[in-house]
Amino acid sequence: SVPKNVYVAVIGTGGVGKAFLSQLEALSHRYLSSPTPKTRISLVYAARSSKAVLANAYHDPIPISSWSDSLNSSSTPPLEPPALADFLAKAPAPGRAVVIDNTSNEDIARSYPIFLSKGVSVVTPNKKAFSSDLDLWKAIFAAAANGSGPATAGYIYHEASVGAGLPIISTVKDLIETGDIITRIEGVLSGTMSFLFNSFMPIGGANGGGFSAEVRNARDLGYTEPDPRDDLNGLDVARKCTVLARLAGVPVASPTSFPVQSLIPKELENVKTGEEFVDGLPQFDAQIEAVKQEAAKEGKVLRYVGTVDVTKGECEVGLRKFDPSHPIGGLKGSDNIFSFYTKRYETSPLVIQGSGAGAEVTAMGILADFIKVCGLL
Ligand code: NHO
Repeated sequence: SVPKNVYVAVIGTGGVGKAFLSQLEALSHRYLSSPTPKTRISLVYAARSSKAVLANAYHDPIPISSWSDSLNSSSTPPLEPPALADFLAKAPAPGRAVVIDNTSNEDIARSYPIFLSKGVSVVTPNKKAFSSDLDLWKAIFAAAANGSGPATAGYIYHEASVGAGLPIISTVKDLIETGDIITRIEGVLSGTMSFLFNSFMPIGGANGGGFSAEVRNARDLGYTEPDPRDDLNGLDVARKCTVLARLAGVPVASPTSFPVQSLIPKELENVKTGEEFVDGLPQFDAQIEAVKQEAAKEGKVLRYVGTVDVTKGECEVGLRKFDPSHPIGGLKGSDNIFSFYTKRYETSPLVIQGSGAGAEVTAMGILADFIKVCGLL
């Protein structure tokens, strides 16, 4: 039989986008070298902020191995999302086009319903689409074939928006679809915050460095955003909690609609640069050191966690004390951990743990979703 063609448009070729394209190339080879190839992958569009490359024609795609050269030599600006949706809707096999959004751009996220309603599927690690206002969430799932949209609509998958390649979103869906009732989800949802607190308060006593020194170290090692306030404000964790809560049926209005403990001292909230922030942080070490010593006296460690109390319909993000023998207390490096308490997993939660940040594992989450979509098209 003739293999089916799947037409791919990749928006965003940064750390994650590059890793995705290289994994996509390998997948394409594996598909084609199968004795009975079922799927042929055609790259028809690739874009970064400043430029884009569009295939000459659907039957003349961009060779995946040379996407970078093609993009570099292009002088075309990126297409506006509605124009890209129109182009992809004209794919020769209708409904066989997939957009991979590897940006964190909010406008692109807001255009998912346009792609979906034109039969174009969307796969993405972009948290903005699923953790901004609730209306956008509703619009996306109302337009998708795997939401309440028509069978002719595109599919939406976003595993890598939480926990990178870890199977978090698929697990939440499986629990619910098999009739389980999720009561609570809690965990360390940020690789950055994991690394920071595992260094600030390692197991075995309060012998980590001062908080400001640990923040500087984490930043120097590339574990934080260039301006660490973008991690320490807790918004990344709040966004992930919002996604999980909504999947579990809690209609969270936005990631700022519940208590989120920011670790940025008030006095440093408005300093101009990340550098100034890191320089000013040592004067506030005493405050958080006191919290650390208090935890140490109880034989506990401090961890920055996100909690979704599904039963009460509440989310919370902030510092909590854990016994070192607790799975959250014993976490290492920059690992993420997610514990799911459900009717079936009542006393012993379902726990998923592992690396939750980085381009390769995030790209793996995206590619696994893409493979699922290929199977559905
Ligand atoms: P980059 O390297 O900034 O790349 C963004 C790309 O998008 C660039 O090529 C840029 O030119 C392009 N772009 C931006 N706006 C555009 C536009 N309007 N049109 C066309 N192109 C445009 O970002 P990354 O690191 O590659 O991340 C890409 C996406 O993956 C983001 O949505 C990010 O949130 C998401 N993501 C990344 C990671 C990660 O580890 N890098 C993770 C999850 C999702 O699990 C990871 C995570 O959460 C890490 C987190 N900080 C933690 O746990 O501590």
